[in-house]
Amino acid sequence: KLSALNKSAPPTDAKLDRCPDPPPALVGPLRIEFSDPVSMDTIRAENPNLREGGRYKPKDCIALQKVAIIIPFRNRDEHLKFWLYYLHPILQRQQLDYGVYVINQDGEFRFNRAKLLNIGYVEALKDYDYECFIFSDVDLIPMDDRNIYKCSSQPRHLSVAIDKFGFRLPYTQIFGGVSALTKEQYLHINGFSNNYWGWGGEDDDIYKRLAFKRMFISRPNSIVGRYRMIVHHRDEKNEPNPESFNNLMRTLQTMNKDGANSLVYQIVRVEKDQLYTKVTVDVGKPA
Ligand code: UDH
Repeated sequence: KLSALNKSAPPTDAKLDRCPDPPPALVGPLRIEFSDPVSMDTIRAENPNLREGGRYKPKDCIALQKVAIIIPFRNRDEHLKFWLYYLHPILQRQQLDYGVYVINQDGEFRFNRAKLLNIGYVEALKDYDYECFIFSDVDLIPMDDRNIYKCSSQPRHLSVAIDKFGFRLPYTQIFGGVSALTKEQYLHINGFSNNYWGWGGEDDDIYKRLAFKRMFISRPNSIVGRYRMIVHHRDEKNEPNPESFNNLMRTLQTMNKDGANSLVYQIVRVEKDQLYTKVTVDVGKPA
């Protein structure tokens, strides 16, 4: 009886091989469009292999990396649906062991993208031993599944050729949009600044942190790195931040005390959906 039970048990990881590199099921260029709305129920039905919290791992091989995808968020439900609709199938074809974390800023105060990313890092690690962190805006969809959502030996910028910018890199230091850091790379720069309130500058601050630590940016080429951005207007409470210029002048002096080691926030609620883990947080206000 016991041996019969054992036979029906799912194979343990120990018996599996590492997943092949590159993943065999990739298709290359993808058709991405935003004209027809999608429903959450459709997305759930199309992704039956997800586990609660937007988690997945391949069942026939051991994923090359454990990846947490962190999305800074407030009031962008329509964008999130498209993101989930397109990304979940891509990430599964990429054979990643991944989880999706939507970090939702509570309240009406000015948006703080970088602080939300720091919070995502901490909250994801409460769930699982993630080794790679992808930080993705909610409105950016890759147009090619060979753009693998995993980390490299150097910090990686994935959203290199966005339609909105004519499919070209706007400037070489750019690190916003979609980017990937290993746990070690993230900790080496003390995470991100918590002090950028409103739009702009926080991504250039991250770049400066990396450069000061003598890291460089790796990127896919501009064919594999193509993206569509969902067209939108500027959000309320995310006006351009007049302080970013001054903050950016001081990154070197402040980065060792402003970042992962100074992060303070309150969790308001945690919701686990089949498609994502949504953590709603009170990020506070400028000191
Ligand atoms: N975000 C939210 N809610 C907000 C603000 C920002 O979810 O209220 C998140 C979201 O993931 C977004 C990211 O933060 O993708 C970056 O913010 P953004 O989309 O405002 O930044 P972007 O540079 O656009 O993409 C700036 C305003 C564009 C105005 C265009 C007018 N033609």
